This record gives sequence, structure tokens and C-alpha cells, in this order.
Amino acid sequence: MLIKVKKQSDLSENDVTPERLFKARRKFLNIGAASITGAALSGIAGGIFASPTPTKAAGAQLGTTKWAGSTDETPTDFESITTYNNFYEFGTSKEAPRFNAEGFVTSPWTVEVSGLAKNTGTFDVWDLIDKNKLEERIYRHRCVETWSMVVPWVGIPLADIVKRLEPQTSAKYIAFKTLHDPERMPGQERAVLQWPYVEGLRLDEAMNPLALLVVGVYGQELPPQNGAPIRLVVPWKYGFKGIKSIVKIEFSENEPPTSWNISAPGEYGFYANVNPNVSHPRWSQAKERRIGEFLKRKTLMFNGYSDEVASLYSNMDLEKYF
Ligand SMILES: Nc1nc2c(c(=O)[nH]1)N[C@H]1C(S)=C(S)[C@@H](COP(=O)(O)O)O[C@H]1N2
Ligand SMILES: [Mo]
Repeated sequence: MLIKVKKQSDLSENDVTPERLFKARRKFLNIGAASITGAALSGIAGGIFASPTPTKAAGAQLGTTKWAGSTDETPTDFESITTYNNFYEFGTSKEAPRFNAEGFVTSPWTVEVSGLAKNTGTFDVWDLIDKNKLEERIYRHRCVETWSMVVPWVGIPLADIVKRLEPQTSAKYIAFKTLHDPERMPGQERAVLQWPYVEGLRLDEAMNPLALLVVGVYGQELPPQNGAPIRLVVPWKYGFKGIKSIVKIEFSENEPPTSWNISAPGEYGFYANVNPNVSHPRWSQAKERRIGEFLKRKTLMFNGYSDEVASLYSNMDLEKYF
């Protein structure tokens, strides 16, 4: 009898629990048993940096108008959205950020705008974001690790901000940078990624009406673990494009470097459009597990936003530009 030995790449959908994916991602990060011991891990997750209880305090309420395009799918509960996070600056487990980000001070907060635009300079976040123009938008959120959620974000179209900043015609890309401050972001004391976290979009992607600068969730200011005070949300792309706690925006002529692409260029591309037909080298992207649901569901092209965004990529080979 032929016994088939399973390789990583043969993992069936059912094998790919979030925990295994997390381990697989960590393994590639090359921080195996030698550098991350159980003790160090639990230290990050619940020990040395942690306070005894997660942040429960309700954030300040935000006035919003409801956007007409929201999905009518059931939003994931607030508890899951704010306790199951990816935010490596506050630890690499899903559970760590809510503990390690507790007390993270996000006021005052400035965003530097630089590069090929007319209105460069340093802005207070609340000068950049007009609190009277906030929209509530319920979007699907699909992580490259194959879990997904439905999130009622609060924010302003990125396009509105870009227009106000008046990029020059030579600007073809927009780049974003997360705060780099290991004293406030304890996960930055270890080189799990190259810090600061950086992300970017092509300018026409940034101008698409779905791209959102987000300052809240469930009608209140973002908790720190979700990227306070300001983060990006690009619902047709994998979650890692949604860079958190932004301190810098730069307009450029050339494609900017992006954190996960720097770490593993063969696994994470610049575009990172949700695409069930293009597998990650180590797992399929055909299905996803919606947090709170038992059965897997099919992943939709562009995360279900094809009508809105497919034209951005009409001449591109999406196997090559993954
Ligand atoms: N600065 C920064 N931004 C980040 C990350 C991160 O580790 N650091 N993780 C990304 C990933 S992989 C995902 S899936 C989303 C998770 O956002 P959420 O915790 O609000 O669901 O944030 C993205 N933005
Ligand atoms: Mo992710």
C-alpha cells in the first residue's frame, strides 16, 4: 500500500486551522524554538508586557452617516473584532495585541505628509480627518491566513484625503508608515518584521471609492489593538494591506516597499488582491473561515468587490502581480 506522506503544501482545507497557519507564518519568519520559547511567547501574549485585563473601556462615540453600500451580512461581534487581532508591533499571537496595546497613547497624534504633493507637512490626525464627515461602512475583511470577518468600520474615503493633499501628476503611488517606537510598541523590540511596518497602494487604487481611512469601529474610536487612531482598510485586498497606527503618508513615482513583501517576496506581493484562484505557496486561498462560523465558505474574487475594482486590473496577469 502506498502511504502518502503529507507535505505542507498538501494540507487540506480542514487541516489549516488558524493556529497552524500562524505557526507556518512564524516558521518562515525564522523565529523557531531557539528564539521563541514557550516562556517568551506567553510573555508576549500575557506576561511581561501585559496588564491583568484587556481593554474593555468603551471608546469615545463618533457621529456617522450610514453608507449605502454596506454589506448586509451579519457583522462579526465587537468582542471578536477587538480580541482576535494581527498587530505584530504588540505581539505575534492573535491574543497579544489587546493586552500589550492597552494604554497605548494615541493623543496627540500627527501624520506627516511628504513627497509629490502640494499640501505636504505635519497634520494633527483630527485636522486630516473631519469628524463631521465620518461614514459607517460595513465591509468584509479577509486575512491572507484564511480567516475573515465582517466589520462595521468608521472612516473617510482615502480619495477625499488624497484630493485635499493634491498630489502632483508625477505621483503614481501612495505609501504609508506605522509608528516606530519600541518603548510604546513592545513587539518592535524583536525583528519579526522590518520596522516600521510599511504599506502602499497605486494611486488609482487609493482613489477607488472603497479605500477607507478608518478611525473607528462599531461607532466608537478604534481601540489601539485595531490600529488607533488611524489605519487603512482596503476591503478587496488581504488584511495586511490595512496598515495600522499611521504616522506618515508619502506620494511617490515608484512602487514603495511593503513589509510582508520585504519579508517573503515569494509569498506576499505588492497587490495582495483577494483571489481564490491564486494560492499562497503554502496554502489554498479558495476558502475562508468566517470568525464565529463553523463551516468554511468560498472566498470571492476581490473579496466580493469585483464590480467596484476589477477594472483597476483589467490588463494585469494576476498570477504574476499577486
Ligand atoms: N502596523 C501593522 N499593521 C497591520 C498589521 C501589523 O502587524 N502591523 N497586521 C495586518 C494584518 S495581517 C491584518 S489581517 C489586519 C488585522 O486588522 P484587525 O486586527 O483590525 O482585524 O491588520 C493589518 N495591519
Ligand atoms: Mo492578515
